[in-house]
Amino acid sequence: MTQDSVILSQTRAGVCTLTLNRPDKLNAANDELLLTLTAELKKAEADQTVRVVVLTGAGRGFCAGQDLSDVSGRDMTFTEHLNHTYNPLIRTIRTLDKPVISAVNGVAAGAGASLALAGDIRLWAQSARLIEIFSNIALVPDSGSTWFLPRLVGYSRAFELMAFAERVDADTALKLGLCEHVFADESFVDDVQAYAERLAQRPANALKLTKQALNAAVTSTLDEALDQEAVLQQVAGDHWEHQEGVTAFKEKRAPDFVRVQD
Ligand code: LHQ
Repeated sequence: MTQDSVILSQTRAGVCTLTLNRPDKLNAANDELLLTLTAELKKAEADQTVRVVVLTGAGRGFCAGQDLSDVSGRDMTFTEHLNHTYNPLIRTIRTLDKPVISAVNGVAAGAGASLALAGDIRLWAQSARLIEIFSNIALVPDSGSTWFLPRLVGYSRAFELMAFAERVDADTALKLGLCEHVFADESFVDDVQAYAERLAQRPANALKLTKQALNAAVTSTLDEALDQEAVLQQVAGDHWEHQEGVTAFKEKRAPDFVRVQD
């Protein structure tokens, strides 16, 4: 991987940062970027040294959605294009067995907005913006936006944001629940790394199962969620992390979920 790669990957202290790297186009996505990002996520999943993945953008943008200079003359239908590139990416994020943080450093528009929403945790820089911009070019929100947004802000607010392609700034995003934290632009990279390192200290197996349970629960009944919790709790309870947590509690010390191994 070189500095010219469309995705840059760097792992430090258990945190793998994947950076969309087409800054001249605000990291607008072409097929190469989308397929490489999906492959890098899978690599990070397989890498035992990685405990948390961060997605962010190079330069002043996070992701401006589909590269509009790359769509004319394409031999795929819209449906084929989504099924080939965007949809596998969003599915990979949501099923990855490690937490994924969307670190939204700048504008996130169209499918880039979907990518910003897809993370398990969303951290924004103060100057970040989210625009469900699809209707400006008379398209339907895709890459998961129709699923993520109404669950966060309700049906009608989602519809309004989509219909008018409203710009949502960071303070509004925080109020609406589109992000968990907003950090100053100047310290954003360091603040995201510090947050991700803190998350990397948490019990990896328990977080993997928590992610699985939450993803199932958002589309299940209470009965199904209770059954799922009972199954996954057994898996968590049989893991060494649980032993370490209980032992640490009894010994009145902080648990070590990283150093202790099976
Ligand atoms: C871009 C882009 C871009 C190329 C900025 N493409 N160059 C669609 C189709 C097919 C299947 C799959 O799904 C989709 C889903 C989608 O994502 S549809 C939505 C596509 N995205 C857009 O419509 C966003 C277009 N961009 C914008 O409206 C603006 O650039 C935003 C509001 C994002 C940012 O505005 P500014 O901060 O004023 O930046 P800018 O417009 O000056 O952009 C900077 C450069 O980036 C500029 O190039 P230039 O050579 O003039 O400096 C833009 O042309 C380029 N760029 N977005 N999507």
